[in-house]
Amino acid sequence: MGYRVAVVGATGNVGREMLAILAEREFPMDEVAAVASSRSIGMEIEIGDSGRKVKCKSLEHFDFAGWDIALFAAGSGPTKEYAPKAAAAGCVVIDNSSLYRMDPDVPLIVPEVNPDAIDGYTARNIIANPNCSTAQMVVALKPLHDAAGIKRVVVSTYQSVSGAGKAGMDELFEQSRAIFVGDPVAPAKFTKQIAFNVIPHIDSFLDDGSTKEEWKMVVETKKIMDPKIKVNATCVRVPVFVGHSESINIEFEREISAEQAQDILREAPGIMLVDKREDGGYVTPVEAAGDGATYVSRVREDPTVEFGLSLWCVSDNLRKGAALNAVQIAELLGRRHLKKG
Ligand code: 11C
Repeated sequence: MGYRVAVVGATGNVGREMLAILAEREFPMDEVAAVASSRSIGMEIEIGDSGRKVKCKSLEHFDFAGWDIALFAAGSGPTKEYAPKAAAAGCVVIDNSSLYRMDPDVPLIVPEVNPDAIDGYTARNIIANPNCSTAQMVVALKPLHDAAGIKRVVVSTYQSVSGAGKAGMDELFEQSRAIFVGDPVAPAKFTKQIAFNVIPHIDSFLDDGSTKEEWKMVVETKKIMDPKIKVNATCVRVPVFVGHSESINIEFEREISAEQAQDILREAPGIMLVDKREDGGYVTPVEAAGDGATYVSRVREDPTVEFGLSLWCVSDNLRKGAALNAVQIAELLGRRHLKKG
């Protein structure tokens, strides 16, 4: 016997990946529903490359009673209205939006990092999925924190346009093409030209001069890993379609060499260490796209502090950063709480 799973926001970048990953990982399902806004009713969505298609149902009229799990990738507006209804109907919501992440009654889960925190889901019947840039970073940081205690992290991100949805991907494509044919188009989704450029601005500005994306990396890391860890983030949009990269500098409580860190990361769950210290001996987003791993490269000691390391971290933001992490949460929920069969 399997689960009845609804994917809400099934027509978006993340929703489509959720359907694909449920099929790839053979998540035990008796039934899957693709749920979206009423504009998409009847639209056929292919489940990954499986050849199987499902017809979209309207979120407005969807009855969550009798469904075990709803994976929400619908953005904060629809989530605010429908996630509490789904949860009240007895369906466990795994939400990819930022709406509930900092709610003390909602666990914020990265299964490789803080699986035990999932037990708190019964308070609201909702589990939150972190921001993509946080998810890959904490996968890389957790084993190092366990080994040597992280005091402070300084991270700069290189985030792909798919983090801004299909409109972001379309804008990079159209702008690049338009520049090549000598007929540039004005920015619409992004605040400045994204083709052949980088933009040090993701999400809205806060009073202290940081952005909400940067704030999320600070507070989500504390909630998932350890409130004592200090994080300073600069988040930058780059002209890459899929895959977020991060340059991470870490200051530790205790001594840890680059070699020890490499040995630890090689064995750590969810991580692929690719660190050859030679031309091309590192991973770039083009290679990480379509994959579930968090890749770590360029591990080296930082001699400017007593115990410090720098590293490079790359992952597919639509997969580990969103859809894969959500499906891993569903698997964890199944193993620990919603046993079937
Ligand atoms: C981006 N990280 O790359 C964002 C997208 O809070 O889930 C995901 C925003 C979020 O633009």
